[in-house]
Amino acid sequence: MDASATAASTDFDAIIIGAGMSGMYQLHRLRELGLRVRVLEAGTGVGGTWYWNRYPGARFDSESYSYQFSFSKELLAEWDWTEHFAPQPETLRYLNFVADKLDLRRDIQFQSRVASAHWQEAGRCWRVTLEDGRSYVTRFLITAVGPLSAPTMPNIPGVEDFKGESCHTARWPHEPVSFEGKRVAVIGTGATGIQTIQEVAKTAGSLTVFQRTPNWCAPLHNAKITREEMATLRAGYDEMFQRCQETFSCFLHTADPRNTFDVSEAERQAFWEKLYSEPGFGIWVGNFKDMLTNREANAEVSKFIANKIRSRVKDPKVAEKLIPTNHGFGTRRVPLETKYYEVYNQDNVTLVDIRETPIERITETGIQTTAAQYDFDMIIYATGFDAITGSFDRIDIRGVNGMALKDRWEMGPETYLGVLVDGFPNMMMLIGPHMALGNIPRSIEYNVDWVTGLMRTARDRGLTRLEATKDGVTAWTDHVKSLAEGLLTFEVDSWMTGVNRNVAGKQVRTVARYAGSAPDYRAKCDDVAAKGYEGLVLA
Ligand code: NA7
Repeated sequence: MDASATAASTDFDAIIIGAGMSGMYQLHRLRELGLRVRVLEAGTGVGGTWYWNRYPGARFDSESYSYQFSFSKELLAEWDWTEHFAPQPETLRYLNFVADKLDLRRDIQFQSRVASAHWQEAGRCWRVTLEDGRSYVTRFLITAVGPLSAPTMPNIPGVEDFKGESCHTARWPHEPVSFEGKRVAVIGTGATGIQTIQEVAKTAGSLTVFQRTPNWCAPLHNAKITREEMATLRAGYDEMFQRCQETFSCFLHTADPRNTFDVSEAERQAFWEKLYSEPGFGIWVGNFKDMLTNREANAEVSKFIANKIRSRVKDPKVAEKLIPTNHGFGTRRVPLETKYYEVYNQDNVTLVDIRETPIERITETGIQTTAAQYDFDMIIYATGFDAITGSFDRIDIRGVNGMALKDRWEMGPETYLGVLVDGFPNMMMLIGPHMALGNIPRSIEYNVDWVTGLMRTARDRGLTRLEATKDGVTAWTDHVKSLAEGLLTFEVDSWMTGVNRNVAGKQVRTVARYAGSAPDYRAKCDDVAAKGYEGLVLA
């Protein structure tokens, strides 16, 4: 252990890993405290998720204005959104605008991927080392690494053999990519695959979609925002953000207070028709309140959506392949779509159900299934992420006595408030495991403000070490697990339950996500802070 790293010799008071939305906002807040802060970012620009995910068709499924930062009146006054659900380039422009306005870049070091972070007990600090060998010492370490930022390629043999163009959606090139006249394959039909497929189908010579598990999708109903509309929206920002603070998962939508069978069949159908015709996540998070707890209720709404799919896809056999059979509506993240199902009515689009004819291997020229060899010019991997803990696992994080965080979390993540872990002093996580993952920027702002409060306390009291207690971590982890009980969502494999069949050790469901309400989460964290950071040992 490096005993030379004393208080006086730290390079920084805080290092933040990641310059996405949480890292950017945390930097701003810590600078206000007068701390010496450095953000280490692997990419060449700010934006995190919105920097990396440049794939065709990438856009918000949350209303643009509800997703932006709310903390600065100036930012809110100066930025106009052009679409209710902004495309990725607009969101990235927005985040660059924020970085400019707050002059963030002078404290962000780009092209700096963190390889390891090791706790140094003697100096009460972290030594953070980049992949290129540069290394820094910091009193506090704040991870802003994102819950969906460790992309995973499929564990299909031969991925390296393909001679044509190929790319994971989260590593999409910065230059424009043309599909004109090309034979394109997409593997994966999650929220990303669905956005990609809709877009690629417009110009590709042929598009072949390899689907393992169909997902329940619902219409996005995006629209442009006129100048007049923008003015009206802006006039209502205070009220809108207030509403986001009050809803279960910080969206504009929140569950209907009725249970599914409280109303007549006709009323139910009318309600679902209305939700299906409205923009955004209403049909998912604004549905009857028992949709994700009552099996019969969930089966009813699933039937409604299945019939919608049947009505939109001309070939009944294809329609049936697109209807999920192993999980109910809303139990996985609902991808929002714009004419996704109609894509399968196009002559240039083919759906391959790889449960029927599994992929055997990727070849030099394309994809070999048990039924056929398909040749392609391009393969797009929309195969998702090692979610929530994956971005932590990719950094060698070692706490007290060299304990690896990966080992500490071998049986699933354990945290205090989703922010701290015992044995990992002075490390705080933003949007880490056990956080509410609804409208993420709303959670980010709360999370950052809470960490900032803790950092202010540390500064004011001259604290050099803070650590969650084992008891605090156990109690919080048990609480988070108990919140998952009875939820149909936790009976299904998905990134939300920590399952990724492409990653060793991620085959078993874990409770990696806080499933309670955001107001409850905030109340608990506020209470901890009010009690002088109960559950933490401050030194
Ligand atoms: P998801 O939702 O995890 O989807 C990944 C997709 O890739 C899904 O359809 C997977 O099928 C498929 N997949 C993964 N590995 C393979 C292999 N080996 N063979 C075939 N198909 C495979 O990731 P997204 O990027 O779409 O979305 C992640 C979140 O980002 C999203 O929810 C938004 O919140 C933003 P499977 O379902 O595992 O059978």
